[in-house]
Amino acid sequence: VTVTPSVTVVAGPRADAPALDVVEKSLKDAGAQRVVRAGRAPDGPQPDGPQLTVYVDGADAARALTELGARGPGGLPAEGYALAVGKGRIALSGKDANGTYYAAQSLRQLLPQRERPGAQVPGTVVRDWPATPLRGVIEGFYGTPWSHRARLNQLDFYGAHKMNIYVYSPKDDAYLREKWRDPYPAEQLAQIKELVDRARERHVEFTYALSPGLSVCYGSDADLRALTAKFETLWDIGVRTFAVPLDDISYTDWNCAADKDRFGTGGGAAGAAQAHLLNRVNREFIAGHPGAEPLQMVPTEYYDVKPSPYKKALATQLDKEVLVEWTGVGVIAPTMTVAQARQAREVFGHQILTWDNYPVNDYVTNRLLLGPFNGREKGLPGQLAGITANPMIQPAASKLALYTVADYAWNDSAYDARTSWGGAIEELAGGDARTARALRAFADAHYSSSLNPRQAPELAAAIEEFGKDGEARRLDAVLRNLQDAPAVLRDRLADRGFVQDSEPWLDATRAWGVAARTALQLIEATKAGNGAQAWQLRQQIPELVKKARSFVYVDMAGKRIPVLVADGVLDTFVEDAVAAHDRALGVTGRPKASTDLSVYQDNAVSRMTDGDDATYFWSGAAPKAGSSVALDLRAERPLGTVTLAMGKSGSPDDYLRHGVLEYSSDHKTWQKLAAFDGKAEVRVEPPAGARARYVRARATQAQDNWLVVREFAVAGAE
Ligand code: LTM
Repeated sequence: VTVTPSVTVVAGPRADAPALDVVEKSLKDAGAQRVVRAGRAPDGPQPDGPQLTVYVDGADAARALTELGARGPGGLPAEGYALAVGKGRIALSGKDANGTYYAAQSLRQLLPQRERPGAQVPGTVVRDWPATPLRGVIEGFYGTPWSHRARLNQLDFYGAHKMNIYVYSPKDDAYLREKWRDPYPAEQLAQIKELVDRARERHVEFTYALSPGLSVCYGSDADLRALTAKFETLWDIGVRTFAVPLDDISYTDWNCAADKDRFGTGGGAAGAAQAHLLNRVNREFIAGHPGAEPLQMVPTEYYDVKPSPYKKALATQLDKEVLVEWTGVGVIAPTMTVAQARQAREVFGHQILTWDNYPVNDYVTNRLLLGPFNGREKGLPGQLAGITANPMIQPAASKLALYTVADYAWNDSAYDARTSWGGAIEELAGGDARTARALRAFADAHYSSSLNPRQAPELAAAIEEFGKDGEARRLDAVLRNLQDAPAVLRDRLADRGFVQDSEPWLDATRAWGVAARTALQLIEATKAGNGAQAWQLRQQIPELVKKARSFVYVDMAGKRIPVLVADGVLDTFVEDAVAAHDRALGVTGRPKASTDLSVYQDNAVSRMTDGDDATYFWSGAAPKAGSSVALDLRAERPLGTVTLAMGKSGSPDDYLRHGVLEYSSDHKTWQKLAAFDGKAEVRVEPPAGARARYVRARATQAQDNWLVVREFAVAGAE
């Protein structure tokens, strides 16, 4: 059908008003100059010639659907809809108001989104419905809560992507946790009301989550009154869905003497106490407020399916209609299966709503997580009451992943993570090919997470290909696109929030692009035997890498956190290029660091040889006798001064309490250089004539503290 200059929208008597607004705006965006709303179809020929008529709900829409060969939404699950386009008309009808709204959103996607007079819409029949009842986002992370503006913008985004729930639960909003009993200042309540209103217009259920667990007495009447009084203020501004998250509290900190007397101590007692409070909220607040949705809760044991006294108490004592949130097996679950969801329902004895910790980055604040929702088995949504995704501290940058969450939650059986990711990029780029190319390169360089273990898959593939065919021009084009991506995004990306969110990562991406291209030139110069040019490039690289590592994200406590870009791909490429050059010149490369200790978070062992005192290797466990950190100098050579800088501000005691420095030429026979005890800074002059390829610091006793090594160096081998 053609979008004619004048369009009539025939609305059924109960047609959803926000849906009609979406229809009207979409038609205008596509080029219609006049959109007239009518109660019934126009009679006879129109003065301006044939015109498009759009039927929304009601008997006219039902008739038009039939004429277009489509079945109505009658047999569909809640929120389903039918939409048909053809013969000079468009008809859409929802199973309910949400369904009509989603039909309108699908129509918006079918219509050209930029004004194009006389635009054509292809003939279409759609019958569509969601795979799970609740689909959305839980703002549940630690760190700077989203701004009011960002939240409004997110609600628009959720509506457009058929997500129907937003849970308001930022960990660092004091009125939700530390000050949970305190009423809101009027200004803050007014802002929440604005969110509630916007959510309603977008068919999103604003869910208010209050977390009293840090200080509550579960059996106390006064605390119950404080909790329900706070809920009441939220009810009064239009909230209809409530949650009580009890995650990230411990039974050992449960400091209420009256509770101890009444429920006892330990997991089973905590479960019984929580069930007691929640049942009272459920019976005395939710049940007494007609129109309230089922209460939601987050259990203290939210991260597994192992039977326990705590879970048993919830399963047997908590009112059945309460929804229980669960993060999967693991706090950040790399995968989630149908079988696990069934086990969760079994062990918690309640309907399960997932609190899916993706793309949340509060535990890796040096990263943006821009890859797709992945590792969730098909069929999972059908086992659940719904899916809520915990996003990044950066709201706009979260949209890439959230787009894919929305896709999966709506239609998991057709979901393909890479395809959905591509769709997210196209949408955010607003149809601009240059922006899309830049955004894809940037998102690829920030792809990895527990759900997407491979970092920068497209860039890594280009580097691998170069390793095979040596086509430097092709790889340079890829690296150049990455280097230029930040400027393109800053110039052209319509979502300014995305740019703002990504600032340090944009800067670092450009700098890594420059470093990697220089490394590529170094490889080419080395290959061509152009020693002078190669040496000059080689000299530039340490500074370029230092610059690339210099960009920081500043968290809400003012901590400066160096950001990562395509880590393990770009840094390795540059290091390998330098090492290959150094080998070709017979110069030993930078020492290679290793350890037999586990690594805490991102504090990789390579950080103790990066020349940067602010970064460090941090073990993920306390050293035992014999644990070590080691350097491979890549060839036997005269041994210079050995320095070992351990501990760091904030963890000054994380150093080897009793250790020995040793050196070796074959990694088998080791010679003692010096023993050290009770000091974090060690500096040793080797005996004259000492030669070695390997140097290590070995614990001679087990200890309780973990190990931080800021720098481990041998003079002359950097
Ligand atoms: O996941 C839950 C239920 N609670 C917290 C979240 O608040 C936090 O954002 C994530 C990720 O760090 N981990 C949690 O345990």
